[in-house]
Amino acid sequence: MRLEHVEIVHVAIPLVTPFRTSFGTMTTKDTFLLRVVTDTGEGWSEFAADPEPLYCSEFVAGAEIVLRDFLLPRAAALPRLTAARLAPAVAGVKGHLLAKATLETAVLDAELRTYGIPLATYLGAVRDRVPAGVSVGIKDSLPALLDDVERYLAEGYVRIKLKIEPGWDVEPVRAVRERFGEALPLQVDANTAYTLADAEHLRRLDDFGLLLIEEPLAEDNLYAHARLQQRLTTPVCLDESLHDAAGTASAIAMDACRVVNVKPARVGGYLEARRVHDVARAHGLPVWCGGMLETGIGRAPNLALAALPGFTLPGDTSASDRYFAEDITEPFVLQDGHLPVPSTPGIGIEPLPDALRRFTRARRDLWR
Ligand code: OSB
Ligand code: MG
Repeated sequence: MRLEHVEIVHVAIPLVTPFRTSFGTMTTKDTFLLRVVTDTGEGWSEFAADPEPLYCSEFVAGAEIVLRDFLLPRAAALPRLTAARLAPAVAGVKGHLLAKATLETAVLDAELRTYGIPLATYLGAVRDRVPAGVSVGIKDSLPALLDDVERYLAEGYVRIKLKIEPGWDVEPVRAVRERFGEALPLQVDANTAYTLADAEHLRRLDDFGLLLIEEPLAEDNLYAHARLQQRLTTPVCLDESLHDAAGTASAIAMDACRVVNVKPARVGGYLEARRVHDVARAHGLPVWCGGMLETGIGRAPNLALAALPGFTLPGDTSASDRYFAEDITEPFVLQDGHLPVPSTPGIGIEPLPDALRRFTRARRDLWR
């Protein structure tokens, strides 16, 4: 393929309910879509991060510059563009994995559409539908939390994840366990809010039979996570700390995690995400697919990935209506606690023109 035109479409879609984590509160999904036109067809993708660098160092305005000035010139210089040739072509640009993932995914969508192959087939999916968990934000009170969890369970979600931070950890977990019982698959996510000095406190979570505790400590400290794991029976799961398959292998070797959260954007795209899955699976670690409150454009390829054999735990891939009253694609609807894996070529979805127009804040050409 050859790159002909790349367009950025900034969108802002209100969330049905504010989403609070240890790093901030989101009320709107505010990001951009990338539309890549090649000589054989077009492809779409979604930038996974936010306008502010609070979850990770990347952010919307910065990613646009990185794409325009550093990634697209390298992609356009490739005599034969394929998704697999992109990562080596942009390897000299340090970091910016979420920006790189956006470009790779749009190119992969165009490429797979050209050959008529669904992303799930290309990645090696073994399921047509995947079980859906839901990530529940920090609330102002325990009753408000229990109401939310009750509603999600009534809708059919098969696993609950509670966002935690110092001051909102043992009590919400205890309340959910007391109300919904021992059998509920339950896990927590701290988004780096603790330090090793909190190990004794976090040990209190061991009483509640959690599936895992996600990213309790600083992103750049695998050693501290390994030290913490020695003191917990609850499996440590890494999210922010994992950026590629090699780093995942190191984290597993030092017992810094016993479960792996794969977010394709965080590791530079779906090709590396599959390799992260392969490494974790080879070591016998459970893998699950994380989320970034994506629109349908980001959700569809995540569902394809989550259909791989190593994804043995339900992911944060929830139904569209958990996030948005109206999405920019056909919505993903929960059925019997599962979401369908897209089965048409490429990522298997595209924006609905009318919805896209209404949620668009700006469109700019990044390459022509
Ligand atoms: O840490 O997994 C996370 C949302 C935004 C940024 C980081 C995270 C999350 C979630 C929600 O937990 C996942 C989702 O429902 O998309
Ligand atoms: Mg997380």
